[in-house]
Amino acid sequence: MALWLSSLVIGLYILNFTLALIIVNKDVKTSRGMLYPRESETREVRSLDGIWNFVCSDETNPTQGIRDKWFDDDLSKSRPIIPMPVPASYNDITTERSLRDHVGTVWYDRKFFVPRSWEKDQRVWLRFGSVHYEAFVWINGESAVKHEMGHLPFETEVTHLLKYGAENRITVMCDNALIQTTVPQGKISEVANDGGVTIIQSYTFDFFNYAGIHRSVHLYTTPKTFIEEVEIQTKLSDNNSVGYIDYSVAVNGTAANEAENALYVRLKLYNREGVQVVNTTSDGKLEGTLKVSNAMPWWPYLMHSDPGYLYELEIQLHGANEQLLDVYRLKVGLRTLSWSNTTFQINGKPVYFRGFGRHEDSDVRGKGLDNALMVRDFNLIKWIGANAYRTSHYPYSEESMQFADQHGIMIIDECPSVDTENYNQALLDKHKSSLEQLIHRDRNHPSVVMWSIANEPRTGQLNADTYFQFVANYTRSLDSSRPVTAAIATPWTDDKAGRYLDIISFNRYNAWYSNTGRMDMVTQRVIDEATAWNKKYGKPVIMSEYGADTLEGLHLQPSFVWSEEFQSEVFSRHFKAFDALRRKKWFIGEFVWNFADFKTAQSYTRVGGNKKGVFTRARQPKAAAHLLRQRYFALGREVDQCSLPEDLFTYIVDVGGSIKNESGDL
Ligand code: GCB
Repeated sequence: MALWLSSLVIGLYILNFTLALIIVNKDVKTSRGMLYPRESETREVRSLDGIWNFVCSDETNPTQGIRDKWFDDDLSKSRPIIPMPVPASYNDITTERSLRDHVGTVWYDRKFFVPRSWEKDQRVWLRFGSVHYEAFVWINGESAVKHEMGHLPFETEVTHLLKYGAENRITVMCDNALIQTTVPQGKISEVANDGGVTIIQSYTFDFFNYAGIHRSVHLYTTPKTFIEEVEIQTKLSDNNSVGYIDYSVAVNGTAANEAENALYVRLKLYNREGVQVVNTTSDGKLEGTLKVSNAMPWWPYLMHSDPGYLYELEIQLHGANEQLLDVYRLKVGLRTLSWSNTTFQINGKPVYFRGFGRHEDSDVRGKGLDNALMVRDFNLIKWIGANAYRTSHYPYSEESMQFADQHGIMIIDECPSVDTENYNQALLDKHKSSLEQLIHRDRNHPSVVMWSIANEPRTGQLNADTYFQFVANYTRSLDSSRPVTAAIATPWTDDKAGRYLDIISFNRYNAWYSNTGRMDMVTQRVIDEATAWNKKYGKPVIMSEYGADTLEGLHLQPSFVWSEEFQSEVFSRHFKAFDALRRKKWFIGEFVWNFADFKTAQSYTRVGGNKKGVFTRARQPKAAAHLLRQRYFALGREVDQCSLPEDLFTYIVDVGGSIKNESGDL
C-alpha cells in the first residue's frame, strides 16, 4: 500500500475512534400522555388480552414479514399460526427449543370489535404496558406505532385507523435482538453450526432475554379534549399533620388548542373512607397546590401501624360554560423524602432499607404479567418483613407499582441499563430516554423513593465519568425530589461514577464469586468495602446485592457451596457486618440477591437458572427465608418499633426461665 494511503487509513481509523469517544449531552425525545388506563364518567377501557395468533420469522430473514407485508392480511395467510397468550413471554410457552432461543422478529395478530358508540365525539387510544424489545404495530394494515425499549409502556391514538361497529385487526411485530446500542446491550453474531450458520444472541447480563408482549394491551377512549398529563409532588409539614400536593395538569385536544384560557380543573381529594377532604379549582394554568389538614401520611410497611395510606385525587377538566370535559382519578400518598450525606428520611424519620433485588420471572410465563404471581410475591414480601425492593434490572409492571403504593413497600426504581459498557452517543441517548420514560411513568408513585440509573455499569472504563455525569444530571433534571443511585460492582478504587450519585449502592458476592466457600472472609470485607465507598464519596451507602446460589433441598453440614446451610451462613456473616455498619449512620440498607430463583441464559455456572433466591421459582421458602424473616422483623422492631408476628420463633422448650451461655442470655 502506498504510504499516503496507509496514513489515510490510519488517520480515518483514529478519527473514527476519537469520534466514538466524544459523547455530548443532547436533548432526547420526551414521552407524552400514557396515564394508566382507568375508566371514568368520560373514559372507557377495553382489554385486548387473551390468546393471539403467532408466527415466527426465519432468523436469517427477519425483515421478510415487512417486505411481504404480513400486516396486510391475517397472519394465517402468510404462515401457519400457533396460539400465543398475551400477556406472556413467548419463549417457554411451547416445547420448541427454536422458539425458546429465537433471535429476531416474531409476529402476533388478533381481531377485535369496536362498538359503534365509540365513533362519536371521542378519541380511541391503543396502549401497550410493555413489549420486549422493539415493537411495530399495525391496525387494519396501517402503521400505528413503533416503540423501542422493553418494560415501558407506549401508546398512540388510533381513532382514525379503526372501523366502528365492525371487526378490526391488530398486528404486532416484536424484535428481541439486542446490540451495542440497545438498553440493555447485547451482541448478535453469525456462527457456523452443524448444518450451516446460525444467529447467536449473546449478552453479559444474568437473566434470560425473555421477549414478547409482556404486559396488557388496552384500547381506551378519551373525550376530544382530555387530560393528557398529571404530575404531582407531595410534602408534609407541621409534624406531618398538614399535607401539600403540588399538581400540574396538561390538556390536549380541540378545546385545548382553541380556548386554552377557558379551561380549568376542579380537584377533589377523598380520604380512604371516601370522605371528600379538599375541593378546589385551578386557574387557566392548570396547576397549583392542595392543602390537606389532618393529613394521613404515607408510611412504609412496618414503619407505622397504618402503612400505605392513599387518598384518591379526582381531576375534573372543565371547559367554557363550566362544561365537564374529562375526569381522571389518581391515588396519592402524602409523604416527604429528604436525604443528606449521612441519611435518608421519610416524613422526617430515618429509613433503614431491608429488602431484595428481584426479577419479574416465573415458570411458563417468563416476564409476562400475572396477577396471581404478583399478589403472592407481595404476600411473601410482607411475610418476610421486608420494606423495600429494587426493580432490578428494569421497570416492573405498573400494576405492581400500584400494589407497592397500597402496601407501603418502598421501591428503588431501576431503568433497563445493565452491565453498561462501550459508552457511545447512541447508547447515551437511549439510556437517557429509558430514564425519561421511566420517570414519566412512575413519578406519581409514593412507593418510588429512589431512581437507579444502572446496574453494574463498567464504571472504570474510559468515558464512564462523562457518561454518568450526563445520565445522573439528566435524571435529576427530570425529578429532583428523589435521590439518584446506581448498583455498582466496579471496585471502589476504579469507579468513576459514584461522585454523580446521591446514594452509593454496591453489589458484592463475598464467599461466592470471591473467596468461594470462605465464611471467614465475609464480615470484615463487607465492613471494609462499605466504609471505603463512604470515605471516597461521603454519601450514604447501601449493600444492594449479596447472596449465594442454593439448590433447594440440598443439605450439607458443615455448610458447603450450593447447600441451604451455606446460604443461611452467608447471610448470617453479612448480618454481622451490617450490624457493625448500622452504627455508622451512613449505612442505610441491605438488599439480598435475590427474592426468588430465576431463569438465565444457558451456562455451566447456572443449574436451570440463577438459584440465589430466598424463595424458589415456585415461590416457596428455602431455609434461609426463615432466617431472613427473623432478621427483618427484628430490625423492624429495633428501628421502627413494629410488632412481631406470633409465629416468628418456633417454640422449643420451656426451661422455666432463661437459658444461659457463656456470653449471656440466649
Ligand atoms: C450481579 C448482578 C445480577 C446477577 C448476580 C449473580 O452482580 O447484578 O444481575 O444475577 O450478580 O447472581 O451473579
